[in-house]
Amino acid sequence: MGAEATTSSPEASRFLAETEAELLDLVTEQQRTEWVYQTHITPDTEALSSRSYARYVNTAVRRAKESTRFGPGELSPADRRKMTLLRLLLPIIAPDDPTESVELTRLVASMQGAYARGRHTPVGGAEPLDLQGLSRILAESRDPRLLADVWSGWHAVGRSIRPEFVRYVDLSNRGARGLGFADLGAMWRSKYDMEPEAFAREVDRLWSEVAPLYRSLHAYVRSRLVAVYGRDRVPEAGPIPSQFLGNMWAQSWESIYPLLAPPDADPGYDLTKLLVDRGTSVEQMVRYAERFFVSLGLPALPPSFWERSMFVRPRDREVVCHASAWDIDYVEDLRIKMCVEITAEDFQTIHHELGHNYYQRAYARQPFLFRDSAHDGFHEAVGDTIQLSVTPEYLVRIGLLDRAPDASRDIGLLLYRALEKVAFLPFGLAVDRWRWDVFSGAIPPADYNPTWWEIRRRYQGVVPPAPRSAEEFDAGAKYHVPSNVAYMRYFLAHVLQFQFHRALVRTAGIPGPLHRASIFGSEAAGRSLGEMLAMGMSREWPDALEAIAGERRMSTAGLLEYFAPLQRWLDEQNRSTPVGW
Ligand code: X8Z
Ligand code: ZN
Repeated sequence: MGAEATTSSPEASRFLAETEAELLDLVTEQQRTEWVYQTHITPDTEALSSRSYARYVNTAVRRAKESTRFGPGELSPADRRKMTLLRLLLPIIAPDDPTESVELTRLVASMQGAYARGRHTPVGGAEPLDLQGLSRILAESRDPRLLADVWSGWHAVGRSIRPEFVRYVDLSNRGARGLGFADLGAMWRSKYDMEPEAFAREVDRLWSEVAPLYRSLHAYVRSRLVAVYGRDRVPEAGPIPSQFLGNMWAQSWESIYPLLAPPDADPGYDLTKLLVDRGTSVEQMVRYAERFFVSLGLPALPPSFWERSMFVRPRDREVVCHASAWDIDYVEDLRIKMCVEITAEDFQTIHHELGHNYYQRAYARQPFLFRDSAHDGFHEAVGDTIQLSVTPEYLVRIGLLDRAPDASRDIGLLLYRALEKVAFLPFGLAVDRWRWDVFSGAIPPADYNPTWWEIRRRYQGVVPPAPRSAEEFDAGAKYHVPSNVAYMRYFLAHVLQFQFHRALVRTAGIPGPLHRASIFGSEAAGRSLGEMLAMGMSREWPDALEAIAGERRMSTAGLLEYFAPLQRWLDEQNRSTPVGW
């Protein structure tokens, strides 16, 4: 290898300029057709969006292959990074054969459509319900028979997706190999500015640091569920049946907070009720979130956001309801797509989505290949960092709550937060621990379902309502699997958001414990956050982390500090309770 250049050769510069212009053009078209598909699912919109996705993918692959003709000696450091990122741009790589590439993008669209169309009529119910309706039952019902029925009814959607998923694994792996990756999972693990194996070890390190807190939470929750449902239904020392945790995938447990609330430390308010009682509209829910970002000194959202977003499920057509944030033209055509309900959970999700939009807007001035987050966990962590600032004191400031509970209620607040955030950690890890092995071939199709449950049980300590057969495909009942969205990003985000929160709280100069600190209104915190957002992907992620947190490693210290009082309380509660499963 020759010496590294400080400026790029004219040929390499031209190649990159043309590549970026061509990809920007194609991705804009792909985003438009995808938007139309996801907000109006028909065979036509499926075919059109798959075709434009295939065009975009094929061009990106061709350009990535062409880029190998430039050696490091003819590239500036920034252009070297662009060449690396070009290979990693897409979440999926099509095989060379053009028929197969359209087949692959159609498979993904079709699996996503099948997921969006999933319905189940609960026992004793009159009509088929969609995922939101079924989820509401899981969150609110305490009837064991209904819970198991709703859980199984929704999971049937996975079974219908399974044949397409098997073919998708094969085609997407072949595509990834064409670009020099061992398989699609290895490609996903290569997006973190380190060797894929080192990344897998890094994830294990983070998990090992937070696992004891999770186990304590699991033990406390299990002991309360034993009290509610009895020992026959919830084993005192084994894994928890998934349908009792208030969420279809047992990924966050805040819906069952009322069953677990510490009697002498309940904060005494319910955000869902506050929102409903005030007659909050869907648009006002989004305005609250926008106002938070504006309070940090960031700009208001453009008028087109309000005109073009989808906030409400349309009555007359099938749509993808899973919440997402969009950046159609990679400049300012920002949108969210959600089927908002007036709940605390959706209040939080709106903040999550706007975090994506504010990131997108901040890096819009970067060259096309740098218009992404430092790594994908950063993208997921921004809105969640703001969620952590939704404290009782903040709710008082925006007029939703009359008076904040005093410090004697802290355990209730922390427990609720842990049910949202700590409960999520092993799920965030398990999805791609499973998928990495699926893509590598270590798990053959016949073992998809048994291994899915082995991994869920190992990390989360949960089991299905009844034994599942190998014909089922329960992973397919989670949005990101049929939709080809990598999932480790959410695990990383659940660590990073506490690291960001702690750093921004310090920057803002807010005293007191982390769980009572809100950065609302702090322009100093906004500047620090904005600086990181504006870097986009132009630098390796440790540089971005340093900009906001002054540290170059992902760290669980923020999370552990945040929950330290709860950890002590859980240890007390669990003194005569078995821990582990
Ligand atoms: O999918 C999402 C967001 C869109 S990026 C709503 N989340 C994960 C999930 O719902 O499974 C946010 C938290 C985890
Ligand atoms: Zn997200």
